[in-house]
Amino acid sequence: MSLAHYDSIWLGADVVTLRGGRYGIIEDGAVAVRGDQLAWVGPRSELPPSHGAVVHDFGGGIVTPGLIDCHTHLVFGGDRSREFEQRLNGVSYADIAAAGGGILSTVNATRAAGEDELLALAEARLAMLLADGVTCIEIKSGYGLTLESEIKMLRVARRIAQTHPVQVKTTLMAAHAVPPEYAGRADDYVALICEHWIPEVAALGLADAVDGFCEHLAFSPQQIARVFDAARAAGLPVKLHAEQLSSLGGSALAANYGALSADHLEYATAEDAQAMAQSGTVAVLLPGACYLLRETQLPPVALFRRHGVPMALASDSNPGTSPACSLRLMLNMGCTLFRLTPEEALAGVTLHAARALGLEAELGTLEAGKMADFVHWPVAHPAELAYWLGGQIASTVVYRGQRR
Ligand code: DI6
Ligand code: FE
Repeated sequence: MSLAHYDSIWLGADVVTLRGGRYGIIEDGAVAVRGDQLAWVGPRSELPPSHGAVVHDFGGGIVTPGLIDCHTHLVFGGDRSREFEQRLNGVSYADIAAAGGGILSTVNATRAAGEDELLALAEARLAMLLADGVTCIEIKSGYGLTLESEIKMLRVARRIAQTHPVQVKTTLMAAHAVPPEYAGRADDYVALICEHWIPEVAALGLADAVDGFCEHLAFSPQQIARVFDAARAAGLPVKLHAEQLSSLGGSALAANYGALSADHLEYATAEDAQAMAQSGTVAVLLPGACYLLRETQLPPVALFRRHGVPMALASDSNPGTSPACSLRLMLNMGCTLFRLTPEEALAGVTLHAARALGLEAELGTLEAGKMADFVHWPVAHPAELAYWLGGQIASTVVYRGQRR
């Protein structure tokens, strides 16, 4: 009888596979790893005989896929805690913006910071997300708004992947805001992004996707369409911040471009949901921003369910609207604020988050052939991951087959 060859076997826990977006619990399961991939997943009682594998017994608890934070603005200079305080002392957002605050203050601080400084700041924030079992993270540019500083942000994001046990997907988001140099000339700025920046960043291999902010205070659907055309010409997939503050049809536009995801979506309509379902565009829900802005319009979760739009959850970690440091807290907020079930929430940071990054063939579920990224949690049931309001659960993270 031939013996299977595995490098390691991890057992003694229930395996929450997330196959098909359901918990898919295998009681008393086992996970076998070869190289950096899962070679076998199933009930311990059916584990094929093998030789040479190092066996790890968790002695209880559950194993889930590594968590994926599919929407962050992790790299930025400065912080906006004093603005947060000013607002709570009655200073209006408009007054803060007029005094050079708001997103522009982050742009100034990010432009002024050196690459190493930005890296150190991002690493401190990354450490908090990693402690929550995150094994893959998306990071956007968009606080530089010059070619040089956008490239600087993306380089920092790439360096994080080289120096930390985490997979990083980078997104060029030059169309985040109109930079001060182009005030009143948004079309000229869009032309610059389309004709020069996207081709250049694509040629440098620094971006895995292109994103934009479709909103009255940012860019119109027409302007975003030009950005998407340029992304397409450069061979890059697209995503979009859409329907966050008003309904402009940005999510349907994104769907028409076959976008990986449309994100925020508080004001999305039935037409938007239908278009997204047709194109397989993931709805990325961001409860941290909703919470901080005290937004009362909630994303139409029931519509997404009805139309079969896959829903992901992410931190939107950014200094202005979601200074979030915990993806597990987002699970809780997704359930409490948006009425997702804990099962939907967990699928939203695994399978559907993988899909929002174009990584569903490699990540997001526990099954043979996918990357060996998984987390052991000393809890009895996966609902507990969404239950606690933050705090830490002493998890064990395995990244690419190695204990992290
Ligand atoms: N939507 C948001 O909520 C953030 N960006 C975006 O496109 C706000 C970013 C900031 O205020 O710094
Ligand atoms: Fe965002």
